[in-house]
Amino acid sequence: MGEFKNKITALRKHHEELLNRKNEPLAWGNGIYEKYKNPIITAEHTPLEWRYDFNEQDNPYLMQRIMMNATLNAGAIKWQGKYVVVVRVEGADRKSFFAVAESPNGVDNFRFWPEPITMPDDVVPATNIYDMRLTAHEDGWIYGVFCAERHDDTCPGDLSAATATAAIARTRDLKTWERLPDLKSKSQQRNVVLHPEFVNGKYAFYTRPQDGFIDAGSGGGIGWALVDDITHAEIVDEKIINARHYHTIMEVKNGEGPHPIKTPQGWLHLAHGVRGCASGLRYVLYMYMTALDDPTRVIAQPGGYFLVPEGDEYIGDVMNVAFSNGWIADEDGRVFIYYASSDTRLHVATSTIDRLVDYCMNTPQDGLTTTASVETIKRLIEKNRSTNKES
Ligand code: M1P
Repeated sequence: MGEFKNKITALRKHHEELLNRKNEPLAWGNGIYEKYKNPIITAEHTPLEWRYDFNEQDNPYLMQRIMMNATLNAGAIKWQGKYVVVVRVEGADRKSFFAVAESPNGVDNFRFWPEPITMPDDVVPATNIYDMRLTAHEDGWIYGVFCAERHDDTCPGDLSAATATAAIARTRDLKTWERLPDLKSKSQQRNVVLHPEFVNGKYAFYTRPQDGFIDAGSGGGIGWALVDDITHAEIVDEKIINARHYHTIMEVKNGEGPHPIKTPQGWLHLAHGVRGCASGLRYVLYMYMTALDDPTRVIAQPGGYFLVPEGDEYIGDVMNVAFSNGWIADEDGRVFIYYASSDTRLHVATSTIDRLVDYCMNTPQDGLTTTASVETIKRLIEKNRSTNKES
């Protein structure tokens, strides 16, 4: 009996040390944002009560009865003074679910709320749900838009055939969720995001039409659609506002990250781009800006990537992936970018609105050829020669 209790005490101590671990920014970044030494949430951060049976008779070896595999792609919101993330937690059984974790400062000391979210099902229950984008909409609700995955029953013999649909739920307290009907769309949809304001009196969605569960196919990029009634949301017209291009970081597919941040200069967007290479798909983050009077009109598009997996971040369940669907713009202008590495763990990078707008407005665009890239570099060298002469 004593030995079992001692084991629990040691386990709880170890867990508390992990939860209380202080994080610190890494030196010598790119000047655009700071990455941090430790991931902010890993599978080890999940509450012990979710994993262990603490009854000695039933679990004499103090084994994990339910193992957690990963904590990734989290929606984010500042909520009652706390930095709150709705994390995609994936169990050892490959099922993802949503769970809320909060931190007093946005960079460390994240703690899960005691229970995962109980998300009501739509009429046709999903097999798996993941990647929630949170939007505090001007209608007063907090919406969660996420991917609902179901087996594609048109391919009965193929156990990997699946469909992706945008699911919609809303809440006022992040605890009780009202599920609305899934977004109706001609194509499959993933990475769908609700814009925070009405546009022409309608709800506005960033979409990502795709031909199949994995392949974007003819779905040309990040789309935009207006919807009259969010309680029966249906895409009637959809237009591509941020297209893919050959030989760029988003050649294969792209997708909106969290909803854009409103700034005096325009809407700041964070997105992911995907390209193929010999080792598989490479997922990186990029940014763009759209006009305040027309959120579909791109006004700045820095070339290349904004953030990529580095060091240990390369390694995980799905290698070479940086993915973000949550960020928080604080009242003082700081921005907390929550990104996952390799579909395994959650990190934070911090910046400011001013730096991100500067990055978007003043980073050269992708000229789409080697010749154009070299010309861009030479223009900078020439500029620096003149600056050096002047000083
Ligand atoms: O495995 C990388 C990512 O793949 C998907 O993103 P996309 O739809 O753009 O291909 C998502 O399943 C995402 O969760 C995952 O991180």
